[in-house]
Amino acid sequence: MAQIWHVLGAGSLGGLWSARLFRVGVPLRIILRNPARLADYQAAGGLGLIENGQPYVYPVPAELPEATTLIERLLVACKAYDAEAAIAEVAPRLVKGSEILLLQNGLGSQQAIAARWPDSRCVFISSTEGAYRQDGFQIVHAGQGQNWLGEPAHRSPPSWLADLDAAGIPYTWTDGIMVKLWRKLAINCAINPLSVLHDCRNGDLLAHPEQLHRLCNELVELLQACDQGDAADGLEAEVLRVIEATANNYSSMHQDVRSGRRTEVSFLLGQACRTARHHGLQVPELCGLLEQLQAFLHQRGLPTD
Ligand code: NAD
Ligand code: KPL
Repeated sequence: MAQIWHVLGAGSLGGLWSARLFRVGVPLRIILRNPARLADYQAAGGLGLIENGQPYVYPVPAELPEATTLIERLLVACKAYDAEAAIAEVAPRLVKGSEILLLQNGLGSQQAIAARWPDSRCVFISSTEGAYRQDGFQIVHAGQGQNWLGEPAHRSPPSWLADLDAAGIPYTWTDGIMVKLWRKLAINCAINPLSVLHDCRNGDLLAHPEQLHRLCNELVELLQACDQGDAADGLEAEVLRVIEATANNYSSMHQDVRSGRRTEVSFLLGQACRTARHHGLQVPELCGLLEQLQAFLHQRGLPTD
């Protein structure tokens, strides 16, 4: 019998994955954090997905963390700062050898989770798909993208990738998942904090070429120091390309701040500065940017981690 997927964090990306898996008959259950949220979900009749302007509702079965069924495959789509605590709530249900798929941006949360649950096989995912929640359980599929999946220990591709094929979820299984995650982290570190501090769209950052240049130089040094030379190759040109390609957009961190939501700074720029310190590398531009960003978040009553 096909193994059941459990999805923890049925928000924007988790909801998008769940809806696409459910509608092709992949057995899955979403785990909602408390009875009030479960009641809201049941009242909504399921997960709403708006795709190419068309609304759909999928009655994906839902349960609470304390349900008693065992978990063999867990897709974790919470924010990086919630992921470890969310898994801890369902950890008694994980079977030995379970698979935990980690859909978090940035770095740090994945390593903490892999270290805490060594009996599980942790797959890291880097996603460039775009989704947001319109309200409650209604998700808008806003941008086409790619999902890179892999394990730092380079194991062979798992058989459940067939479920992603069936569901039309775009993916590439890669031996270089750490390169992908570091590269995205570096691009986010160059663009997102500046877009918050200058309160601007990504394209407006082209007015600050020297600051971008200094940040990219330090990010390249950092990537090289942690043996991620492939992620460092052509970084500045790629940052400029992303800025141009997303010129009219506000970065995800800008959107979080504007909406009064906690950011993932600790897993992006915070992680870059901690890693530099660990390698004894001086990165004054990155550390200065982190300090400015944290002061800015503090002033607005938002968490600085
Ligand atoms: P989201 O806030 O829309 O969804 C997270 C969900 O997790 C929420 O529904 C929240 O209620 C739930 N959650 C938190 N703690 C929980 C717990 N203990 N038990 C059960 N549920 C819990 O977040 P998102 O935008 O889907 O982002 C998830 C990750 O994917 C982030 O790291 C983000 O950076 C990354 N990402 C998102 C997008 C996107 O377009 N949304 C694109 C690329 C990467
Ligand atoms: O990923 C991004 C984000 O906004 O989080 C981009 C658009 C690449 C900017 O860093």
